[in-house]
Amino acid sequence: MAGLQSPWDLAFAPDGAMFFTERCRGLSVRDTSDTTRRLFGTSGAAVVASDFFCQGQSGMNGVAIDPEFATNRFVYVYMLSNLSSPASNRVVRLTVSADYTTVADRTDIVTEIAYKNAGNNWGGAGAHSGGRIRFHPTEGLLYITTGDNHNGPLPQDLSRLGGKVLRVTREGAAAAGNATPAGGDARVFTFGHRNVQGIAFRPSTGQPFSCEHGPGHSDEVTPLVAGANAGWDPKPEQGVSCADNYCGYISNKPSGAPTPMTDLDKFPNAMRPSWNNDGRSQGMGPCTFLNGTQWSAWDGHLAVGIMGAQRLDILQLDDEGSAVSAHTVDDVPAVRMRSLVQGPDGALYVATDSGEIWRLTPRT
Ligand SMILES: [Ca+2]
Repeated sequence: MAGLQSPWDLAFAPDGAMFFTERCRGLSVRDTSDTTRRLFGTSGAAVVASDFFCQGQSGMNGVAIDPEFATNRFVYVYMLSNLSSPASNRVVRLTVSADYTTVADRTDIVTEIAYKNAGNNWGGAGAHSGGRIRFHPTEGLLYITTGDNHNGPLPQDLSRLGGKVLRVTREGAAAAGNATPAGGDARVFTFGHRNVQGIAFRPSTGQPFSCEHGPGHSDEVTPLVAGANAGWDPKPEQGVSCADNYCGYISNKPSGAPTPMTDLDKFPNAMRPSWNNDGRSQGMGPCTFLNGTQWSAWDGHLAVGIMGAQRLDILQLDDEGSAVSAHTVDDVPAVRMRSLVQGPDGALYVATDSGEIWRLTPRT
């Protein structure tokens, strides 16, 4: 497909119908007869969401299909809403009609995900909202990635939902087993994140891996463990001052060393990244595992979109989840890849910032 307006994410129904979001328009679907309809969002959609708006990186972001979609017809979106004041990101569940023409029964299952309401020294409103949502392939639980909003204390603040990976039921309740540290919001699965825009589940183990871009250094792929800290803490340490109380792009330390993506001095038990893009930050965005023998030597490898560098990397992981090799796919055009999803046909679908959705198949 082409001519889309900032497509952000994709999800496939079991019959092959493809849902996609456009950041400032909303949710659409292309059904199995290749008819495309706008379902939910701004004027012109089957259901207009008057509270929905877009600002900066925020708007209609992630989309996910319920594992039992064939019977419950549930689809979920991560969207910016002014129903609350100040505005917030929320995860909204919709029921799709059998003929894919409309949606009904809107239920907002998580409503208070932090949103950057105003610009500051470090960037405009709407920055660092996270926004990917994915169901685990066997748990039946929904993972939600959020961002730090250029807010120093937020990632390590366990009472708020920004700078986290959340894990909830289809009703939005905290998942059993989240192991959130005492006093924290029980929906928090992992914390201390910067702005996670990729999450994927390793086919062989089911372990979640986050993919997040770094602040001028160190994009990180991280195998996630319930209740653990990812080690990002952009608030100033004692004796340090940073504009707007955010040291994400400079140093939070008296030593002047750059604020680390994983601060092992401060958090010795933080989750170690399995790959850090050779210490560079080039805008790591979406990721997904390639799954199936059609991928030959890449079966089970992690595909990662590097937006700033406009490339697709394939990571081979060892049993512990550490990257042992990284290979750049050399025969796809250079473009900012916003979403990577393997379709029910086994192909890799890519949503690009240039307004297209591609279908990539293994070279034969
Ligand atoms: Ca980290």
